[in-house]
Amino acid sequence: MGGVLDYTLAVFLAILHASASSLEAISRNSPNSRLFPHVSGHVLQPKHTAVKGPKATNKFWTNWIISDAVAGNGAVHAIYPMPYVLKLGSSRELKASHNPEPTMWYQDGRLKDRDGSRLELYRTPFVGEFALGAVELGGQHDFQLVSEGIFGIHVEVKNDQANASMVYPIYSGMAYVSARYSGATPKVTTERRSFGDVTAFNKLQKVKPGVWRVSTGHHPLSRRPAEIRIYVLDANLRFVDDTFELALSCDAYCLVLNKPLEGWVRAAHVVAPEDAEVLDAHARAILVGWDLEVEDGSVRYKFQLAEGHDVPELLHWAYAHHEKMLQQKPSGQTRMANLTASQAPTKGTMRGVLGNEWHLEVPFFNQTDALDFLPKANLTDRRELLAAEANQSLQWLQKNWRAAMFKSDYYFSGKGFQKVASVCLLAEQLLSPQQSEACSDLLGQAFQCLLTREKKQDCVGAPKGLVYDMDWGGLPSALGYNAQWHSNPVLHCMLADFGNSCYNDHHYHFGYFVVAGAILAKLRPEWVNNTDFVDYVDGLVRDTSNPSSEDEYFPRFRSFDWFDLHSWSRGLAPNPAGKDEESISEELNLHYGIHLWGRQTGRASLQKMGAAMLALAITTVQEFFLMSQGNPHHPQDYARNRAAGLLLQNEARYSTYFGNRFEYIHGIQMLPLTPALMLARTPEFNKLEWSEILCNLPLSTADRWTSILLTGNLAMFDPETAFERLQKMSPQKMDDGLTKAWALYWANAQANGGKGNWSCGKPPFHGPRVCPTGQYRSGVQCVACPAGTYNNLTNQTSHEAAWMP
Ligand SMILES: *[C@@H]1O[C@H](CO)[C@@H](O)[C@H](O)[C@H]1NC(C)=O
Ligand SMILES: *[C@@H]1O[C@H](CO)[C@@H](O)[C@H](O)[C@H]1NC(C)=O
Ligand SMILES: *[C@@H]1O[C@H](CO)[C@@H](O)[C@H](O)[C@H]1NC(C)=O
Ligand SMILES: *[C@@H]1O[C@H](CO)[C@@H](O)[C@H](O)[C@H]1NC(C)=O
Ligand SMILES: *[C@@H]1O[C@H](CO)[C@@H](O)[C@H](O)[C@H]1NC(C)=O
Ligand SMILES: *[C@@H]1O[C@H](CO)[C@@H](O)[C@H](O)[C@H]1NC(C)=O
Ligand SMILES: *[C@@H]1O[C@H](CO)[C@@H](O)[C@H](O)[C@H]1NC(C)=O
Ligand SMILES: *[C@@H]1O[C@H](CO)[C@@H](O)[C@H](O)[C@H]1NC(C)=O
Ligand SMILES: CC(=O)N[C@H]1CO[C@H](CO)[C@@H](O)[C@@H]1O
Repeated sequence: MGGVLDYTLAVFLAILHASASSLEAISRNSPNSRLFPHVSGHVLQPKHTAVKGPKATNKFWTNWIISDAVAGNGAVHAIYPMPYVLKLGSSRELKASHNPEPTMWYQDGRLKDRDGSRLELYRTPFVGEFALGAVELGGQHDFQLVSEGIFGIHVEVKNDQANASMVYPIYSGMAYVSARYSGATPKVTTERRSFGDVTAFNKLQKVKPGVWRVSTGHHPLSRRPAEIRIYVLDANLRFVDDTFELALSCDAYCLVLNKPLEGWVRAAHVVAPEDAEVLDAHARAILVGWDLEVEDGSVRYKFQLAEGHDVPELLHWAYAHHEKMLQQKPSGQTRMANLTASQAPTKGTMRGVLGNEWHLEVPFFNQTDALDFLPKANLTDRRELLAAEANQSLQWLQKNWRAAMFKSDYYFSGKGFQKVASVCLLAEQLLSPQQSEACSDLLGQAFQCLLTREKKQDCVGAPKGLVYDMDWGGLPSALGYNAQWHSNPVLHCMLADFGNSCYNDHHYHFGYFVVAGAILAKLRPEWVNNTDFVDYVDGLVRDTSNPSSEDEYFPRFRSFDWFDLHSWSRGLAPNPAGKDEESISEELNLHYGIHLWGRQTGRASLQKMGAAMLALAITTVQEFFLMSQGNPHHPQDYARNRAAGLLLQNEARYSTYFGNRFEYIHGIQMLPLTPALMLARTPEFNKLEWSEILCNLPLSTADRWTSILLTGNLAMFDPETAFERLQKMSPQKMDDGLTKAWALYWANAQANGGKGNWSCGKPPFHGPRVCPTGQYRSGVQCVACPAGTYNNLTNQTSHEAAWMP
């Protein structure tokens, strides 16, 4: 009886739980094969993974599961759980770098004639302080991912003959680098070198049973030696007893335990001596799993710890935005650890947090959850003018709708779909019901071309189509999926349609179609009864943002990183600097689209999930990507660029993949124009970016990028001036994702009516571009290299002269 009651209660609780969560499966059905033919044979096959079913493609570890003659062997590259950076050594040992000193390049390299006092790029060299390996495991033993989640992986290396193995649990923000040993003898190595009296490992000292400290020696890329804490635990997570000894070996290049271990070795970089106490106290709490819950505007991280005797609370690193969102109630589940902040290669310093569950309260959720299709606008004086513009755009589209929407690839076609959909919103608001219907007819016809793979004459130029890829579990473009006709199919996959077939940029591309689909569903509700249409748009959402493991056809959250709280663009192509994001505004567009699509299809959980991701991404964008005065998370000379440009995990580059004009770098963070963008880009930020950088550009009415900068920046703090300037532009010179009608409606809808109060700053000045041999660049100046260092690379302006070996 009790059992039945318990069971009933459990079901009841499960239902309660499910109804509150924003992470319900969008569908559990196999992707509609009329829309997405099921195929296998992706040109880049998953390597080094035992994970069954769909596999993540855009997470921080992807480098390690790609190995290909053309794409390269990703396993030689680092991965970036942050603040630690990890590599696999030649014996598959786990190498860790935590180097606080980035190398910086000022703007005299490829960006000619620019303000030489601003940084163009910074990245941090890998300095292998320590590596966890084993005597019994060598280069012939391969590694593989034995599990993956949305926050991390478990990697296994084993030697079956010796019955010895190691498993590395690797998670974003982890505070220790860990390995679970089974029958293997721990061997800790370093990339540091011996020089003079100072050996590679030195000052080894046993602090107490199971706890050692050691210092590291020289490294050509680092000035400071590091202090490392090493912990050895038994399988029950107790520090091992005195029968275990760690001793220097291999000419002080390694530390070897005196016998095989059934248990754990963990190591941490001790940034300041007083941190050892906290590190020691929490060394027995080991993160091995991590659940996510999202309910309305709150996010919970539920950490799973390895089981053992009397395990303390988890110590874990938080970025600045986490710290702000962590609820600091007295009864709260977390508190800040008394630990020195830790420098990550990008996104600034991280701080230690104690607690087995984090509860993040999302600041913008109330606003994102209330977002509508059109920005609110006062049309009193301009209704006629805007109606005439909308009419003109519509007239033009009636002749040119195919050219506007069918551009063969997903990116530019997507921009066209959302452009047309925006005009339809204006037509609904400003024109006659007949005109509105005429507009949504065009949009409907265009969607029909996506749903019908047998292309009719009417559909010439529509994107080639998506396939359901059974190898990775996703919807890549068929264009470069396995194009054996191409002279280099792998290169084709990585480049065609911005790499869509290799899982690049799906969140940018598909966001446009999701927003356009939601608009069609609003204007013509009968489309929601069209199963193919719903399957199509749902497919795009499932591909990029599947929230549930109950949907077995897609990895969970391909693009959105629930730790960093924004998306990564890079798919399968390996990159030594890790994952990247170029256009934050196009990412926001997808989340906004999911919110609208969930609403129009009556799915509250989907709507709230989109709103939560949008709110989180906006928070992240304002913290790290749009750099206001005094932004503390980048070097100050980089923050003055205002737009982060290409932000990779280990590289910030003031540029774009398609060129480095200022118009591109800044403009790509401004499109498309939606109410979501208005939450992310504040008038204060726009004014700063405009008066420091953009106002000095030519802003010719013949340049399409001018339409982007006038709408996505100037209009947002000085709408009157922007409106006047946009009126002078020809509709043919708008960006290909923008109509003049939408641009003017947008400018009119900005809250800060009236003339803005701003003046244009100094034009960018040019610093000296070359420093002579023996000097290096520091800001605009050439200074002598410190004694014992040199710089003989002509035009090389790293802030630190190279160290002479
Ligand atoms: C291999 O090691 C495991 C645990 O370390 C042990 O349980 C098992 O008995 C060993 N097998 C052999 C064949 O030695
Ligand atoms: C933090 O650590 C420092 C140095 O060990 C110590 O002086 C201080 O009292 C600690 N603060 C707290 C709140 O524990
Ligand atoms: C968000 O809305 C809820 C419900 O209306 C309210 O209780 C909460 O205080 C709001 N939060 C913020 C930050 O405005
Ligand atoms: C709308 O604009 C008109 C003219 O600019 C102004 O008089 C009116 O107060 C505005 N209405 C609102 C609700 O802002
Ligand atoms: C729209 O434009 C067409 C062609 O320029 C014109 O004939 C028609 O009267 C306009 N309709 C409206 C409602 O402005
Ligand atoms: C959708 O189909 C249902 C059932 O056929 C029908 O009752 C409903 O009116 C349709 N909705 C729309 C918006 O056409
Ligand atoms: C314009 O801004 C400047 C500096 O921000 C300020 O000193 C001045 O008072 C402002 N003028 C007006 C009219 O608001
Ligand atoms: C810099 O100097 C070193 C040592 O003299 C030399 O080996 C190296 O080739 C030089 N590099 C360049 C780019 O001149
Ligand atoms: C090696 C190299 O790139 N040298 C260039 C350094 O910059 C000067 C001035 O722009 C050029 O003249 C050199 O060719």
